[in-house]
Amino acid sequence: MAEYSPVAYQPPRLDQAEALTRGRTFHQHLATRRSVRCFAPDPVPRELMDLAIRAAGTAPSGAHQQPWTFVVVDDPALKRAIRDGAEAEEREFYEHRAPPEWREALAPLGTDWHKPFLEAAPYLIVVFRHAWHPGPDGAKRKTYYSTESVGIATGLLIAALHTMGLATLTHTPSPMEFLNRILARPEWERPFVLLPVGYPAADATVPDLARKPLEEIRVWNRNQEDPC
Ligand code: IYR
Repeated sequence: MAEYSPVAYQPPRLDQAEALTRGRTFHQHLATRRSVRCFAPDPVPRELMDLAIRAAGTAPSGAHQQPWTFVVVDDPALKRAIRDGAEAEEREFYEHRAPPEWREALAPLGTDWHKPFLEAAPYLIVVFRHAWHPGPDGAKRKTYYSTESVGIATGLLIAALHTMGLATLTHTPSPMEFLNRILARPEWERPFVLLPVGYPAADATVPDLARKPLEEIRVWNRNQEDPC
């Protein structure tokens, strides 16, 4: 068993003004992010993908197991295969599987089963979650809170890509097992999300959506005794 071995951690304290400035700037920057479904063909340096994945890899994870693999795809034949696999699932979803309530929720997004962005975007990053992992003896070892961990890592990945001026879409064709076959990932890795990455096309549009205001998403100290 690995032993606990603490090391010092003393990051510099920010003064309040600096903290406020940084917090405001960070929020203002994130507030400009939109999910994009229409990408420009312009190339993007591979190094930017590595930087974003490094940032994602800083996420906290259950028992520090880092239960993630980020597969970056820029091979046109692989992108084509992924588009074919996703569109087959999506077509089934939109034409048969989606219950009316779900269809209604998606109407304002203007989506359908066609997924040209899976070929148009210069990169697809497929995030895999390790549902378990083989130990040194080959036996199955549990992972802890892998879904939460990979969700957090994906959030950091999206923020890092946005910081570098790149657009993404959190795409989850369902079911996604076809990605294991196409990308030759082992059985303990489960597709979590697929992110096309690139610059928005010159004529890209996004749905006219608003984010909930702070007052709707933040609650201070509301306890059982509060009247309303
Ligand atoms: N996976 C489908 C449907 C879809 C589902 C949700 I929830 C969305 O927020 C958007 C789309 C698709 O990608 O079209």
